[in-house]
Amino acid sequence: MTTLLLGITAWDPEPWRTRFQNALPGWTVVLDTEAYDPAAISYAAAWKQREGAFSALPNLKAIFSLGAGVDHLFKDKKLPDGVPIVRVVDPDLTTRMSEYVVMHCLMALRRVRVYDRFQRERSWTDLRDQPQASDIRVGLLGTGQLGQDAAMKLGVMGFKVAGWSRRPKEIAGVEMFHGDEGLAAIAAVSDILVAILPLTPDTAGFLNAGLFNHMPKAEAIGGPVLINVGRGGLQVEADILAALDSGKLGAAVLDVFETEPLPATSPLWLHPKVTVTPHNSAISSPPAIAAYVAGQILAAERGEPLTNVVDPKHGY
Ligand code: NDP
Ligand code: OXD
Repeated sequence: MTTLLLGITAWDPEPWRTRFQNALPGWTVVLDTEAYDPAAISYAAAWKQREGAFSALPNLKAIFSLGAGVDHLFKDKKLPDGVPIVRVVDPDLTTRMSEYVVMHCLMALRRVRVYDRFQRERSWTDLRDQPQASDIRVGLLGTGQLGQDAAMKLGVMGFKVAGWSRRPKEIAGVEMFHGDEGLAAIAAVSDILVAILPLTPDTAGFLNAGLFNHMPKAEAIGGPVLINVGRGGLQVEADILAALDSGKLGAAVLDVFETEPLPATSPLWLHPKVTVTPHNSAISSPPAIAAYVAGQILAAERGEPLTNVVDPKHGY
């Protein structure tokens, strides 16, 4: 039984099939849209699989998310019980995410959006006010694999970094907050607030007006900045738009959305204070991530334990 089943929508599955085929010589790799023997499937790998794609596989040993997040798996009401779910933890993905977060924090610090506008207006305007990174506080909502790497790299650039987690934890050089009671407290010390955490029943919709009201004025960067690279379900887009229009938020950088792809009718697209990217702050690159998943499969076949198994109770 050496068949890997791929349940992939939203991405082209063929590069994944090719990479898995190369990384698992002698194995059969099938797409869930093709004919296969359910009893032959020992592992499945998924990105937004079709509902029920893995529901009738009697010999399934593990399901791999092809991303760091697993909310797409848990959305499937027919996901089999008791099969371990493994997520991506890989330096390739982590590095991409930190590049995005550090870049957008630096862009906010150096007022790139404002200077872009000056350029288009042919205006030789120098704001003169140029805070240093050490004047700016970045709050990371989520200090897991991705948040910790971003924290370290933001620290190297000189930013003052704070972090928030579900459980109490300590990270050198980072002012830590945790739990529901820590959320308003970290918002209050964040000129730039970065959401880099999973979508779970506890985190849904928590980027809302109530939270933005706790943020400081952040005048040095033209108002507080929200960056969401976690999941669109974390944010209330109507509240973000209202906060941008009232000046409560100075800018928003959004990589993820309540509905993806972002509908053409969304006011976020053309809002002058919003940066939209198409859920690609940290892509899952087939060469790196197929190698990671195949490595885990081969290790499991040798009798070694799976790593980065998620806790279904907490949803991440
Ligand atoms: P981890 O599981 O390593 O870290 C999750 C972090 O979120 C932890 O610090 C955890 O706290 C915290 N957290 C979870 N629930 C809560 C809560 N209720 N209250 C406070 N903190 C909470 O995940 P990763 O860092 O690897 O990835 C984070 C998320 O980033 C992914 O789940 C995914 O949604 C998103 N992502 C987005 C990508 C994109 O391209 N836009 C690419 C990759 C990932 P604790 O430390 O206590 O467990
Ligand atoms: C992920 C993502 O979870 O790309 O890895 O969103």
